[in-house]
Amino acid sequence: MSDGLPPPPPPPPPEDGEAFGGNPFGSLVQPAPLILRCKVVLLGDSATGKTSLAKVFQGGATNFPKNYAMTLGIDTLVKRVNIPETNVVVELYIIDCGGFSVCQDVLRPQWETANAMMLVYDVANPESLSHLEEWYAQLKHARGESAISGVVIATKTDLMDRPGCISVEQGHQFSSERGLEFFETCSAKGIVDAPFHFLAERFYQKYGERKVELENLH
Ligand SMILES: Nc1nc2c(ncn2[C@@H]2O[C@H](COP(=O)(O)OP(=O)(O)O)[C@@H](O)[C@H]2O)c(=O)[nH]1
Ligand SMILES: [Mg+2]
Repeated sequence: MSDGLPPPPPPPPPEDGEAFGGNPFGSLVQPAPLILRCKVVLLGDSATGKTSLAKVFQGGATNFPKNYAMTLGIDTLVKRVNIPETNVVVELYIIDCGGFSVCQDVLRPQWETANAMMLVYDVANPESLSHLEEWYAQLKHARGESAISGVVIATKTDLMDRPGCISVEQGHQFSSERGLEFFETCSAKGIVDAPFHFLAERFYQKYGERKVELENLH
């Protein structure tokens, strides 16, 4: 039905740079990523493969150290993990701790501020699993009431067929008794990513939960 008025004029042509809603590059430009920083501590006896794990995660299998160099004190490596189907990047600060108890005073402040931990044992060294209990106890002691996400990592699975190795079942049992996720890795073959990605996603999930909690405070 006509109301007798002339039709409205067409909208003005877009000005330079506004053809796509004010963004000269249109939908080609991704929104800036949200970067979350997560500090992960690696714990476990000397020579269990912590440094190899961190280096191979950071740089791929070609980064597997050719010669053993004992870590004294701490080393820090940084690597970003994209969270699938989001614009979120979790930047992992991996704190590679030396296995010597003389360095505990250096490690303690790192433990107190860590967001996640990796408890590392070597499948070919049964003592390294029994010592994990002690590492875990020390970390919990340093943190008091503050909870932490964690995983247990069995390293050097290429040595699994050696006599006296720790079985996958033992690793699973140790982890499930403590409510921790269990992963098998082999730095020598470049199989190390899964536990790091797991912790990054867990951290993002916790961030989301915390955000909702804070929003609900109003
Ligand atoms: N066979 C085998 N050896 C490994 C593997 N990862 C580490 N190693 C060796 O274990 C030794 C200790 O490794 P390192 O990463 O320095 O242990 P860290 O003292 O816990 O940092 C080195 O001689 C490594 O070459 C692996 O996946 N397979
Ligand atoms: Mg080391």
